[in-house]
Amino acid sequence: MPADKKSSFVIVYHRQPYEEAVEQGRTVFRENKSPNGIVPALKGFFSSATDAVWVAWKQAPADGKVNFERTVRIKDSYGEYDVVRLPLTAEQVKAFYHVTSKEALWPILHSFPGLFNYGPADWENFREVNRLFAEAACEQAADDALIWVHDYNLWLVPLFVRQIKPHARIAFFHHTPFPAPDVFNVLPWREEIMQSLLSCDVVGFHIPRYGENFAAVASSLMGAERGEALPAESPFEPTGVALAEPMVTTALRYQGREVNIDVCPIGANPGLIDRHLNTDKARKRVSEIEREIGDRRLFMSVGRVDYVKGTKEMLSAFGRLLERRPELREKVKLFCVCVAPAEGMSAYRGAQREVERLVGAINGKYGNLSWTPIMLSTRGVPFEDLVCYYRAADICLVTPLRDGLNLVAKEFVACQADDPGVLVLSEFAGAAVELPDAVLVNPYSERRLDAALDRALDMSESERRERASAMIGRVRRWDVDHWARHVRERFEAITPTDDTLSKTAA
Ligand code: GDG
Repeated sequence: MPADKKSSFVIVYHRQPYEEAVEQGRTVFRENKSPNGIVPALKGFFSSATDAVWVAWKQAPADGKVNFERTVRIKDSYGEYDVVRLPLTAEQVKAFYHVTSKEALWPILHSFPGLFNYGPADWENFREVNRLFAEAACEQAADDALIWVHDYNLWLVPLFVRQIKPHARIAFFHHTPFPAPDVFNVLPWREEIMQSLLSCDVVGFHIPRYGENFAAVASSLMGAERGEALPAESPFEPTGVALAEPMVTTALRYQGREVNIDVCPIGANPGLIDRHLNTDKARKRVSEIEREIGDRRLFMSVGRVDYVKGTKEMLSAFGRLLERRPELREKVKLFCVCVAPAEGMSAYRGAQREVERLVGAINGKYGNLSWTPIMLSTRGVPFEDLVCYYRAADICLVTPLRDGLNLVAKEFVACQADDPGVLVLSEFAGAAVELPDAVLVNPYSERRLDAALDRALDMSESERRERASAMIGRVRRWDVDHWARHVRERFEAITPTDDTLSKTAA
């Protein structure tokens, strides 16, 4: 895009939408290999926007930003777009992302107040990095542009944007849960965060419960007035599951402005999965995996190393299964893909050590020369290969203690065909309120986890097919394209904002 032309659509997400590598002295941009469901979902928006810009951070070279290319033009399977990289020093990244975001905000978002680590949090730096993001976005944006900010580590961006560009349309999407007021209020910066979120035109969440938690904080802490509440509609289960919520507040009124609350979960990309699976290469790979597994039952578990993902609890349940049902020894195998985080994330170091320790202990206790109960991969598996494992697997264990949504659950479902596998899904993953036909489980209870594993293993073929067919229908209907259409409609409905708030904020 010419440097003097401003964009009508700016996505602000802290990560760049590709991986940068140097090959034979040349910088090349490759599609992301590391696990992340957000980047591909957002890149989908570039296929229809001609002047879209993505703002992310990139570590500035220690030599004072020499040769730092701030804007790069990307041409990939999603379209053509500019990526503006905000140069941050290694210290800024560590303090903003690894410490304040992951040690202070992450445990609160996921309702683990006991792990909230206030000491090392550096709020000044967090605020400063957010301000830099807002400035970078505003430099690119036309005055009435739509600026779409993603995730909690950019919580303070909306208010800075509103101050610089009062007529911009500002939307925010939370990929994580939004906790109940009594947990959110642990954050000492709660008013500042809410003041920023309440300067948006639309604040988005995956499921009604998170939207209601946000509305409850906005009204109880900030005195925002709640607008109309409507019954939660499909695809959501309104009652009966841990994260169910029968009503959805549609808007809030705060300091003379209207803030819309939007609830719509990201979907998987079944079209892409079909394209991967409907190739000879994939069919061969699935047969190969099935041959390797033989007459054993294959369990799968896929995710990042993170205590919220409940990997430790899931592994212990698998260990108990081998203890409780000795007849299953040598008859089951668990492929656990648990991808290690970026270096320097001390918040996750303990979780990774614990996963490695448990796998070693279980394999040591039950395995033998010809059978290893658990195959652990701390490296990512290429997506084309992962879908083949999903297709071949008998049971997929998605048992986080807390998770905004969980795309792995939906991707597993989208991979199922003639002889479908069983999905065991935590009630504390947002996806559970969309997939009532999974074997839902409370991962905080060992007994419930044990029962869920037994239920999945012993399920009749007809029940397995029935449940899978209901889930496949939902995952295909509420896919990533549905999410994109929904979000676009919401954006189009935003009416130009008045500048009341910018006056109050100034
Ligand atoms: C956040 C929220 C919310 C995983 N391992 C590999 C791999 N993956 C891919 C999966 C999936 C994505 O990464 C993970 O998405 P999740 O949704 O499970 O989890 P988070 O990364 O925690 O994402 C979450 C999400 O945002 C979207 O809003 O659902 O709750 O925490 O797409 O397939 N991909 C490859 N190799 C792997 O080993 N290629």
